[in-house]
This record gives sequence, structure tokens and C-alpha cells, in this order.
Amino acid sequence: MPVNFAESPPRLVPGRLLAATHNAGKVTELKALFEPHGFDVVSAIDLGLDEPEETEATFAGNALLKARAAMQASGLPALSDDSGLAVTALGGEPGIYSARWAGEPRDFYRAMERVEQALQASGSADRSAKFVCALAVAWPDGSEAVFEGEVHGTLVWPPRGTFGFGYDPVFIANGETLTFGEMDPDRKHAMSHRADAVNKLRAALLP
Ligand code: ITT
Repeated sequence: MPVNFAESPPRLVPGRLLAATHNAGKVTELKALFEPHGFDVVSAIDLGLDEPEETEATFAGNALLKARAAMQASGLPALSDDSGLAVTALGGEPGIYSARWAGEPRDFYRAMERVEQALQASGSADRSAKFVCALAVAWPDGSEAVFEGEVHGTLVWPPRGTFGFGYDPVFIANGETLTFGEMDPDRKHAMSHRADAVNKLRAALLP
């Protein structure tokens, strides 16, 4: 269910849309998901916007915070994405800390290895996990909306494949044999947590 923070958020009219993210992998995916619907996606990287600190405790809270900051800095309707990997045997970790588990500068091999080590230390044979994505939109009139998507799967080790970004090389969606890192990107875009959230957003906000 989408959670709308405005009584009735405005429609998202095809045109210029600010992708409020500094993650190049997300920019690529948001372009692939929105450009076919007539949007001209420009990113926070393109506009040189500052990266706000993610101080909230939920995906939705952090997504709203990022959309709001980018909308205020640019005056454009802003679409943000807060996402991550939630591992069942780790009580949902790394969750909202998924990017932070990669350290500074970001090293996702290290983050994937950290997940694997934590799984082994847990002693659990449960390798199930899900990717979660909260997409938030903030409009210049103060309206806001947020939509959450998920995809469930299993973690493998060692990492496989070079497509995608982040934790893609260790995640196999239920019913699939290839990791998101091995899969044709169009196939990932048809089933991912981000695609699930985009479908909910489209149903609610697109004309
Ligand atoms: P922005 O805040 O600028 O958008 P970020 O990378 O810091 O970029 P998040 O705080 O939302 O974004 O962190 C999400 C992390 O979760 C991301 O860096 C990836 O490691 C991971 N993640 C999210 N979606 C993913 C996907 O589709 N495939 C693989 N990993 C993903």
C-alpha cells in the first residue's frame, strides 16, 4: 500500500524530474524506469546538490528527507530512493545502513563480505533476504508521497556477475537462478524492489 502524506498528491506530469540521489547505479535504473513514460531525468549528481545526512530510522523517512532537501535546493519536483538489503537471519540488517556497511570510500565487495561473515557467525542456515525500496516524491507546493517495494530472495557466496550495483552479485530473487549481478538489467528492472515501488507510484501519480 502506498503511504501518501498529502490528502491528494499532485499528479507527476511527464517532463523534467529530479532524481534526488548521488548513487550512479540508482540514477541508471531510475532513468530506465521513468524515461519510457516521458520523463527527462536529471540527477542530484548532474546539478551538484549536497547530500543530506540520513538521520531517520526508516526507509520511508530517509527517502522523504532526501526528496525534500533536493526539491528545496532545486525548485523541481524531486524523486528520491532509499533502499537496502534486509537479511532475515540478521534481524533485517544491514537495512537502512546498507550503504554505510560499505565504508568510506564505498566498497561493496567489503559490504557483501561483511554480510557473509555475519551470516556465518549467526550459525543460521537461513540465507533468505529481501531488497526494500522506498521512493519519495516532494513537490514545490509542499505535497509529498512515498511508496515502498520489495523483492524476496536468497543470498549466495561468492559474489557472481558484474551488472547492477551494490549487493546485486550475491542476491538471487525467488524463482530465478541468476544473481541480479548476472541478470540482464532489463530483467532485473521487471522484478526488482525498485520496479515494485515504481509500479505503485505510477498507479497513484501518473496521468
Ligand atoms: P543516495 O542516498 O544518494 O540515494 P546511497 O547509495 O547512499 O545513495 P541508500 O542510503 O539508499 O543510497 O543506500 C542503499 C544501498 O543499498 C545502496 O548503496 C546499495 O548498496 C544497496 N542497494 C539498494 N538498491 C540496490 C539494488 O537494486 N541492488 C543492489 N544493491 C542495492
